[in-house]
Amino acid sequence: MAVGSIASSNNVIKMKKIACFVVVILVIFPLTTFAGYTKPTLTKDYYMKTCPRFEEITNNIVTAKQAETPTTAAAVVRVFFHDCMVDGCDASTLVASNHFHGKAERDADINLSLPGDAFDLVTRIKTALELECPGIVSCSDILATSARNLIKMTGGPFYEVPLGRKDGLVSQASRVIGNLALPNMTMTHIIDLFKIKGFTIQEMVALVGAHTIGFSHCSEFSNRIFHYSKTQPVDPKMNPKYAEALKTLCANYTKDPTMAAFNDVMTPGKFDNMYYKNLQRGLGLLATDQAMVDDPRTKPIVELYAANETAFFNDFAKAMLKVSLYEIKTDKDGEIRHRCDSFNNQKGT
Ligand code: HEM
Ligand SMILES: *[C@@H]1O[C@H](CO)[C@@H](O)[C@H](O)[C@H]1NC(C)=O
Ligand SMILES: *[C@@H]1O[C@H](CO)[C@@H](O)[C@H](O)[C@H]1NC(C)=O
Ligand SMILES: *[C@@H]1O[C@H](CO)[C@@H](O)[C@H](O)[C@H]1NC(C)=O
Ligand SMILES: CC(=O)N[C@H]1CO[C@H](CO)[C@@H](O)[C@@H]1O
Repeated sequence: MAVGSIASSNNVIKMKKIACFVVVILVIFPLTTFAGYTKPTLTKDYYMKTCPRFEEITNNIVTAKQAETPTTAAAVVRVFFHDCMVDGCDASTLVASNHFHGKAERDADINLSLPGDAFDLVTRIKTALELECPGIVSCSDILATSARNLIKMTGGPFYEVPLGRKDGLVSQASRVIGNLALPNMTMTHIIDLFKIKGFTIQEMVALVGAHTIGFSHCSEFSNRIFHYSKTQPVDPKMNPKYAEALKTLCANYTKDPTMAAFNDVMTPGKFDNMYYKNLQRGLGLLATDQAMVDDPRTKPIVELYAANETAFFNDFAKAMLKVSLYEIKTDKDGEIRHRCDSFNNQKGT
């Protein structure tokens, strides 16, 4: 359902009528069908009256943090995407494990490498906003807005982020598995993962263009450079000079697992369409990156974005907006967290 489509009072009435009908259907369909039905109305100016300095405070802290630690942008974009793909954009990724909830999303193996800069940024903003307007702004809105601002700040497109998300009440490591793409998956598997969540192949290819910034740890691509197959240690799809450089960089990676390479070797800190151009020259870092230029379902889209940055920016902005609305929480199944790393009721779900 599009944002604001239940905004007019006329439509709200319609919703109520339909809701009665849904109660009957509920007997047959699982509860989630119903929960996802009355989505909250997100608006651009949600905090205009309750926290008028929301945008200003957020942007000041984001700008300072990015200047101080340039790895922040990629970290935040990745954390935001992961958060949205696991149980919706509800800041559940920010919740640390505790003995009531078991392992949280943030501590799932796949997430161990999620950088601390994103958590640090959100904490700083939340602290400032709790002083300015306590209990008003959700952590999920802070994360969505920060990600958008950082994309713009590093040279990418701007898009509106509608506000009014509630923070989730559930975060479990076990929910991460099966929700997120891994570099060793086939293109069919990845396409399916996005399709299940309502994203087209074109939207998927545009979103993965976020790999125009940030890092990947050597363990994520080491098989491509050290033990690709019995006969070929190096993936033949990889540019040989690039492979040599990565082998040097990662020579020690088992002893030092923090070793990492830029996702976009040509313009690592700039949000641009270089990622797609790289794929055409064998400069894709992850196996799944490189596979996008070989698979006939994704190749024409890679070619389009490599040739036309405007087309990439337009599609990326639209797809990110869609990500930012994915399975957002209503009043009842969410809250405004006091701290972004813990639920208000520690003994909750
Ligand atoms: C085919 C699907 C995808 C796969 C297999 C994938 C996999 C990965 C892996 C393995 C890393 C390196 C993590 C690390 O070593 O710390 C990474 C980094 C990253 N990913 Fe993805 N990803 C995918 C899609 C996306 C999407 C859709 C976005 C955002 C819209 C995204 C944003 C990022 C960013 C920004 C980084 C850099 C993080 C940093 O520098 O801290 N990825 N991705
Ligand atoms: C992919 O990698 C993950 C974690 O590194 C592993 O658990 C999984 O079995 C691998 N999957 C395939 C299909 O190789
Ligand atoms: C390899 O890692 C060890 C342990 O972290 C470190 O002491 C050593 O300097 C590293 N060597 C290289 C060549 O990076
Ligand atoms: C690039 O894409 C934009 C947006 O789709 C389009 O308006 C423009 O005509 C394209 N430019 C070229 C040179 O094809
Ligand atoms: C699935 C995955 O990427 N797991 C990694 C999580 O982080 C640790 C520590 O950096 C790695 O050793 C794992 O391979």
